[in-house]
Amino acid sequence: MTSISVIRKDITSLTVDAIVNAANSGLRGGGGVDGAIHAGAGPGLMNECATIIEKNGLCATGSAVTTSAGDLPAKWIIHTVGPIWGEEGEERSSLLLSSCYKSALDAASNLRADSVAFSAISTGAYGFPKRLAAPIAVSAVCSWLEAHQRAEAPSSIFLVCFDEENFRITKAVLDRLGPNNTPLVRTEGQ
Ligand code: AR6
Repeated sequence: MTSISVIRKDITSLTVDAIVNAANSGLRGGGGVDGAIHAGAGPGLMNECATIIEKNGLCATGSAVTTSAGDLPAKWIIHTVGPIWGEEGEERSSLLLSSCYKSALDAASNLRADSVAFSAISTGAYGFPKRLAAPIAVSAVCSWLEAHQRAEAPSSIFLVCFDEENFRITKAVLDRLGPNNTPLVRTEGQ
C-alpha cells in the first residue's frame, strides 16, 4: 500500500529518495522552491541541469527529468515544469498539471524511489489557483497508483505544502478522499 500524506515543511529538509522540483523549461533555477532547492543542492546542480538542456533541449511543460540532489538529504531531484496559469485554457492547464505529477512518478519509478515528496507545482510564481491545483495533484497521484503495479510504486508519497493555505486546501482534498478509499491509497494529514 502506498501512503499519501500532506505535510507542511521546507522540501529541502526532507530525507526522502526523491523530491520533486517546480522548475522552468530551461532548468535555469529561479525563485520559490526551485531557488531553495538549488541553494541547498549546491552549484553542481546547475551544471547537471545545463548538461540535460544541452543534450535534450528545453523541457516540455508536464514532463520530468532527474538529477542528483547534491548536498541535499534527498537522493534525487525530479524536475518537472508546471503550466503557467493563463497561458492555456483551464482544461489544458489541468491536463498539463496532472501530467507533471504522473511524469514525476514515472521518473521516480524508474529510479526505484521508495519515498517521493512533491512540491505544490505551479501554485506559486506560475499562478495556478491552489483550490484547483490540489484536487488535480491528488487525483493524478491516485490514478497513477491505480494504473501501476505495487512493485513499481513508491511506498510513501508526500504532498509538501509550504504555506498554510495550500496545506489546508490539500488536507481537505485528502480528507474527502477518505481513509482506505482504494486498496492502494492511505491518506493522512500532518
Ligand atoms: N519547500 C516546499 N515548497 C515551497 C518552498 C520550499 N522550500 N518554497 C516555495 N514553496 P513556485 P511554480 C512552494 O513559485 O509556481 C521558479 O522561479 C510555494 O509556496 O516555487 O511552479 C521556477 O524557476 C508554492 O506553493 O513554483 C519557475 O520559473 C510552490 O512551492 C517558476 O518559479 C510552487 O511555487 C515555477 O513556478
